[in-house]
Amino acid sequence: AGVLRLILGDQLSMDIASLHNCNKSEDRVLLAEVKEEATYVKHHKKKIVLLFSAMRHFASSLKDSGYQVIYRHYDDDDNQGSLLAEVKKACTEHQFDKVVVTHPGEYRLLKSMQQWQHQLGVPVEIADDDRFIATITQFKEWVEGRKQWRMEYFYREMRKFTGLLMEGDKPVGGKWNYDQDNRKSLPADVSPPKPYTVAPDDITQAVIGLVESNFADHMGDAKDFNYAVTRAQALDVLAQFINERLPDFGDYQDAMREGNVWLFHSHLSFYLNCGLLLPMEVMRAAEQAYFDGDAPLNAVEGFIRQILGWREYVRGFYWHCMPQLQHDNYFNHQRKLPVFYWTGHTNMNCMRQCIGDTKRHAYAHHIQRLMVIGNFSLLAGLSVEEVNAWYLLVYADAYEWVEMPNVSGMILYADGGNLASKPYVASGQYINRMSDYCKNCGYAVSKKTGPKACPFNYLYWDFLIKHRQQLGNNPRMGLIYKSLDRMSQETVDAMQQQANELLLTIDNA
Ligand code: FAD
Ligand code: DLZ
Ligand code: SF4
Repeated sequence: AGVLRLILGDQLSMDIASLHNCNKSEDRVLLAEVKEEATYVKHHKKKIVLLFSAMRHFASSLKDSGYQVIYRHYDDDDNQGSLLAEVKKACTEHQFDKVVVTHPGEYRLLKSMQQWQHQLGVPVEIADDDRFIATITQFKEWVEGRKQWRMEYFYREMRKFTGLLMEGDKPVGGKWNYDQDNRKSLPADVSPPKPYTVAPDDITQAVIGLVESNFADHMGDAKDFNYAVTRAQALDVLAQFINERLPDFGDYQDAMREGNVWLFHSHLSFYLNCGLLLPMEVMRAAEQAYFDGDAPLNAVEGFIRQILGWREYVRGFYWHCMPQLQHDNYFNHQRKLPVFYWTGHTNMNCMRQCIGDTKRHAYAHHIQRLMVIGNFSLLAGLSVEEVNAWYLLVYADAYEWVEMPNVSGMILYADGGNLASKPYVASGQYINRMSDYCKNCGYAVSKKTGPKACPFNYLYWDFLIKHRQQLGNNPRMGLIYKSLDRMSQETVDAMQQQANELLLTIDNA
């Protein structure tokens, strides 16, 4: 009798759906560290430390609250290696009436769970994940009958639905979006505050050792891990963000600086995505800072838009577009990932810095992911499948529901423009405007062709030329194609030739 309640590594919330109506004396809660989840892509070492340590801490809070927990450690002698096998084992050890799990964040796991009932001979209930603000059905209903699925309009619906930053049915301040104020570069004399860190406790230290010995060939280093792993610590990260960074979040949202990956971003995605923080509490805290006069509207609206708009939108988009999304490849791009995506060794300083930050921290901020690494991935025609696998394993906040729409939709335009109204491509000029990377680069950002020319420049034009048929009719690309048409044939030929040469020996770029 009783219910087996499975909690996944990214479901570490006390009021997760699978715990609703739990009978603490009869039911069991299962958490399992398993090889299948830890290696279906070779996750960054810090990502595995984060999840295993957070899972262990969460299990102990559950016990403190009176739940009966079955916890499977990765190095238990009889660890079964997969979630299904662990559930099966638990079901042979106890007689459960049913198994309850919350809707997982990845399609592969959902499809697998939908078969579990047959494999286990016990009913399996998959509860909606109500940590999200919009349900999957709500997004589908919004999409239906719409030609274009622009995030901005979905976001406005979500503002009305939640009442966040609303005065009756009007947006606070009179405008829905203050993005124009949020594109400043970072002046040299502005120093962002130090990021939150916490010394690893005994549990985290044990996990670091485990990860070092079992996942030695995964990216990164586990030893200097110092992220939050409990809800109390994650709440400290939130408080520190609201007090120290939120006021400047808007202004410098798109800026990049060599040697500082953290800037004025919140660094909350790690905790939002594994369940230690809930999106609504995070947004309410930001909204309160505006009402208290502690942060300006452009910062608070911009921050709330990332969560209420983008985060909710990509989640709905993922479930609406799967499984097709994982096969989409609009430009039929197939090039293998260059070696420097793993080593960080490249002459392009912007890529060196952004990949280096990623390797060190299992983190890079949005514009690094989008306008440097993402931009290069599209301009160089890299394989959609390989780029997706890379983004899913390198970032500690990556799960397919959020990674794939950002990669296939936002950076690679592989869905042919359902998510983005035009490809997010830019030449080196953009990177130079928003960062200090070009100062320390062997390439010259001012040059379009010639031995020192910045690869982003000629790859950009080469990309536009190659894909004119697919992009030329896009009204948002009109001006760019007009400037292409004003270039001399000689320049165009030289850029194309140089692009071909670089792409042939891309590992040396
Ligand atoms: P902040 O800049 O402080 O933003 C606040 C919050 O808004 C984030 O914590 C996040 O929850 C949300 N958010 C912002 N932008 C997005 C977005 N585009 N999609 C969804 N949520 C968003 N985010 C992930 O959480 N996981 C991923 O695997 C992931 N992969 C990405 C891949 C690419 C190619 C790109 C361009 C973006 C990706 N993002 C991903 C979105 C964004 O880059 C990260 O959410 C953000 O950098 C996390 O850092 P932060 O918490 O400091 O964010
Ligand atoms: C990412 C991850 C890792 C590395 N390890 C585990 C694990 O051992 N056990 C577990 O329950 N979950 C893990 N996860 C998170 C899952 O992969 C995640 O729940 C699915 O990808 C769905 O989002
Ligand atoms: Fe990147 Fe080009 Fe600037 Fe070098 S010059 S840092 S390659 S944008």
